[in-house]
Amino acid sequence: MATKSNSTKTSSSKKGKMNLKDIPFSKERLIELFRQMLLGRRFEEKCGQQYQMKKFSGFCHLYIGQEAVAVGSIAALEIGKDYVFTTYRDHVHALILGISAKEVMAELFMKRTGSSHGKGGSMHFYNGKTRFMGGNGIVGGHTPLATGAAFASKYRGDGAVALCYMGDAAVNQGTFHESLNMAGLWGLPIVYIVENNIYGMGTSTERSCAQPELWKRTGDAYNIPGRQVNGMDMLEVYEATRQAVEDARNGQPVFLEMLCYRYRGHSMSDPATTYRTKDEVGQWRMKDPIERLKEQFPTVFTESMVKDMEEEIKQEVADSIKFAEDSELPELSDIWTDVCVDYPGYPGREASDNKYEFPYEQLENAKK
Ligand SMILES: Cc1ncc(C[n+]2csc(CCOP(=O)(O)OP(=O)(O)O)c2C)c(N)n1
Ligand SMILES: [Mg+2]
Repeated sequence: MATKSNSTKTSSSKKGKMNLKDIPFSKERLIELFRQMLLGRRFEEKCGQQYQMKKFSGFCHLYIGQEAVAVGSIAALEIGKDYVFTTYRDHVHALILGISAKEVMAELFMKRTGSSHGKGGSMHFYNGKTRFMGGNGIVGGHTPLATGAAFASKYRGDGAVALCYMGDAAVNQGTFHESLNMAGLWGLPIVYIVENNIYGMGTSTERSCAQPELWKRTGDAYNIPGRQVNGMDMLEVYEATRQAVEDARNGQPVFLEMLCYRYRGHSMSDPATTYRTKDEVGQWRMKDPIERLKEQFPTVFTESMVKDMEEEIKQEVADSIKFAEDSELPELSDIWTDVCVDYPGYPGREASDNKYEFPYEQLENAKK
C-alpha cells in the first residue's frame, strides 16, 4: 500500500572535485558510465550528420545534452529484470540497453540488420532481453503500457520495477493522469521520469503548463511523491533513481522531474532558432554532463585517457556507419515477419516451432 507522499526538491549535486570513495560504485563502473555518455554523444552527432547527408530519412530526434538522464537512471536498475519504456528520443537508451551501435545505425538506415529489422526506424528500438520496451512515438501513449507492466509485476510478485521516461509535454496528456492515478491507488512498482528539457517542440513549459514546476504536480493529486533532480549531473540522477527504485519495489511509486536540455532542435527538421536564444543554449552548455563528470574526477578522466576513449568510440561509430551502409534493405516479403509472436499460414512464413503459450498455470499460481 502506498504511503502518504511528500514532494521534495532535492539538490545534492556538486560541481567541483569529488572523491572516488564518496560514490557508490567502483572506478571501473564510473568509467563505464562515462563511456556510455560519450558513446551516446558521439553516436548522435554522427546520426545528425548522416541524416543531413541524406543517408536516411524519416523522424530523427537527437538526445544530445540529455545523456546523464538515461545513463544515470538505467545504472540504478536490475537490467533484464526491470522494464524500461521511453519516447521517440530513444537512441541512447537503446545503446545502454544492449543494442549495439551497428544495430542502432542499421535500424536508422532502415536496413535488415537493424535491431527492428529495418521496419521500426528511429522511434522504435526494442530489446526483449533487457526488457527495453521501446521507443514509442505517441506523446504519453506509453505511460499506460509502463503502468501495465508494473501492474503485471505486482500481480506476479516477481519484484520487477518499471521505469517510464517521458517528455515534459506528456504530463498534460490524459493518459499520464489516468496512469498515475492507478499507480498511486494500487501502489505499483513504477518510477516515472519526466525529462524536462523545458520545451515540447517549440512550446515552453511556462506557456503550456498551469504548474510548470512539474515535481509539484503528483504528490497530493496521486499520492506519488515528486522529486526534482539535476538531470545534467549523472551521479545525482543515479542517486535519485536508486532511491526511487527502492521505494517503488516497496510499493511506493515515484515521480522524478529531471531538469535537462536538448542542445539540438526537437527533430532534424527543427533548427531551434525561433523559440530560444543562443544565450540560453550557451548557459545550458556550461552545465554539460560529460564535462561535469570530467571536472568531478580529474584524476580518473585525464586528458590522455579521454583522448584514447574518444578514438575508440570514433572507430566504433565509424564501423556502425559502414555496417549500416553495407547492409541490405528489407525484402517486400519481410512485411509479413515480426507481426505476431506466431503466425503460421502467413505468406512466406513457415509454421514456427516457437509457439507462444499463454501462461495460465503461472497466473493461477500467482493468485494463490
Ligand atoms: C499524442 C501526440 N500528440 C502530438 C504528437 C506530436 N509530437 C511529437 S513530439 C511532440 C513534443 C513532445 O515534447 P516533450 O514531451 O517535451 O518531449 P521532448 O521532445 O522534449 O523530448 C509532439 C507534440 C505526438 N507524437 N503524439
Ligand atoms: Mg520536452
